[in-house]
Amino acid sequence: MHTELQRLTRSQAARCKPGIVHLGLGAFFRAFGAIYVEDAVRRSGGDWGIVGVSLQSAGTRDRLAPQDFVYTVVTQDPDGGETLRTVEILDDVLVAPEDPEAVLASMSDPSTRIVTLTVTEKGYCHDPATGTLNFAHPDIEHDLENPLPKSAPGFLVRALQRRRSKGRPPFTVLTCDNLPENGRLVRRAVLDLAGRIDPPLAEWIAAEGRFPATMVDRITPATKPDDIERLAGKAGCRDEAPVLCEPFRQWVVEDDFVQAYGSDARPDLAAAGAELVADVTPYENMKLRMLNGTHSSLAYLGYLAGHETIAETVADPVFARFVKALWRDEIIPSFAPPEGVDIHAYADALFERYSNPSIRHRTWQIAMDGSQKLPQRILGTITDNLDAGRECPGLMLAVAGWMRYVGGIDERDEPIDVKDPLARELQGRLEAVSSPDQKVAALLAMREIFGSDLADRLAAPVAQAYTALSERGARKSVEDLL
Ligand code: CS2
Repeated sequence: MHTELQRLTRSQAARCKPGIVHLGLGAFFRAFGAIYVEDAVRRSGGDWGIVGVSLQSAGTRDRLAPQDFVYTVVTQDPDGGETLRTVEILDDVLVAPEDPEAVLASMSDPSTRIVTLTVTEKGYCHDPATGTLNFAHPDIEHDLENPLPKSAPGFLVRALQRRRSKGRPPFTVLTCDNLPENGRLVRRAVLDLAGRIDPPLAEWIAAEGRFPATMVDRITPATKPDDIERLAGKAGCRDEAPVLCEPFRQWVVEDDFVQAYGSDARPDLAAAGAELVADVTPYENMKLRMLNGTHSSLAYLGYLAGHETIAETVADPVFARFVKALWRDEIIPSFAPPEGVDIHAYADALFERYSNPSIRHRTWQIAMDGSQKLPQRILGTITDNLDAGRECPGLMLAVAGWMRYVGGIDERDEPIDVKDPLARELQGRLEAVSSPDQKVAALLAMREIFGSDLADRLAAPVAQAYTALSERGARKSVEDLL
C-alpha cells in the first residue's frame, strides 16, 4: 500500500544569517562546500548561512523551496551502508534568469562577505587553452551591454560595481571548480570583463579583491529518480533533492580573504577539516592530474567499451591495470606532489574510491564537456612528459578516446548523447573528413583546446591510437597497450 510520506522539514527554528552567496547550486556544492560551512558554523559559530543561486534553471529551487531549503546528504560506503545527514545551512535559493536583480541585491548586501562558485569549467566563459575571457561568448557579449547579467563573471563584476559605488568592501571570490590555478583564472575573467565595462572598477578589484585558489575533492554522482524513492522509504520522509556522495572529502584553500572584514572574513573552515595553506598549486596539480585526468580517461574509453559507471570500468581487469599504469608511468612522473604526500598511497586510495560499487558515477556524466576539461586534466601532463622526453601512450589513447566519443557513434553503432559546448563544431569537423589521420588533425587544429604548439606533437601518436580504437575497439586497444 502506498503511504503518503511527510516532507523533510527544518529541525532548528533559528536559522543562520546569510554571509555567503553561492553561484551554481549543483549536487557537488551541496555535498561539499555546504557541509564544510555548516560544520564550521556548528563548531565555531558565525553568520555564514548560504544563499544559493541557480544560473540556469529553476529545478533545484522548485524542489528545495517546499522543504524550506533543507536537504539530505547521503554518503555511500563500499559495503552498501549509507549515512544520512540533514543539511540546514541553505537560507534561500534564487534563480538568476527569473530575477537577476535579486541575485545582484544579495551579492551586494553588506552581510555577504564571500561568493563561492561551482559553475563548472564552461561557466567561466574563458578560452580553455589560454585562460583568458572569451569576449565572443554570447553571455559575455550580453553582459557587456546589459547591467543585469547572465554569466558568472558578469554577476561578479556587476555586484562588485554596486559594492564599490556604495562604499562597501568587495566580497572574497572563492571558486570551487576543477580548474588549474582556479583563483587566478576567475580573477582574470573578472578583471578582463570589468576592464571593458568600467576601468576604474577593474583597478579597485585588482587592489582590494581577493580570489583564493582551492582544491576540491568529493565524488558526487547525479541523483536519480529511484534514489529519491529509495531514500524516502528509508528516512520515513520525502526529500525531493537529496545528494549522494562518497565518504571521502578534501578541501585545500589558499588563506587569502578580503582583509576589511578582519576575523569575520571567513567561516572557521579549518575546524571543519579544510586545509588552509599558502599555496594550493601542488595540491591542484595532484588532484587534477591524478583524479580528474584518469576519471576522464576511464570515462571515454570505458564508455566506448560499454561500461556504464567508473566502478564497473575499474572492475574490468584490463581497465584496472590501465589506470594503475597511467598513474605509475605517465602521471606521477609528470609533477611534484605536495610536501609530505605519499603519491603512491594517494593513487592506491584513488583506486579504492573508484572501486566503490555503491557510487554509481556514470562514465557518460564524466565524459561531459570534454573540450573544457582536457587541457587541465590531460594535455598539461602530456606536454610535461613530452618535454622530458617521455612517451605517454596511455594518455594519447585517452585523447583519441575523447575524439571517438565526440564523434557521436559508439562501438555498437548506437548514437552517443554528446554534451559539450563545442559539440556541434567537433562533430562538424569530424564529419567533413574521412581518414583517421584527417579526423585527428581536424580536432587538433582547435586552438581553444590544444593551444598553438601541441597539435604537431600529438598528430602521429593520437592518429595511431585513433586507428587502433576504430579497428579494434576500446577494450582491445587498452589491452594491447599494456
Ligand atoms: C569528475 C569530477 O565529472 C567529472 O568530470 O571527474 O567531477 C570528480 O568526480 C570530482 O572532481 C571529484 O572530486
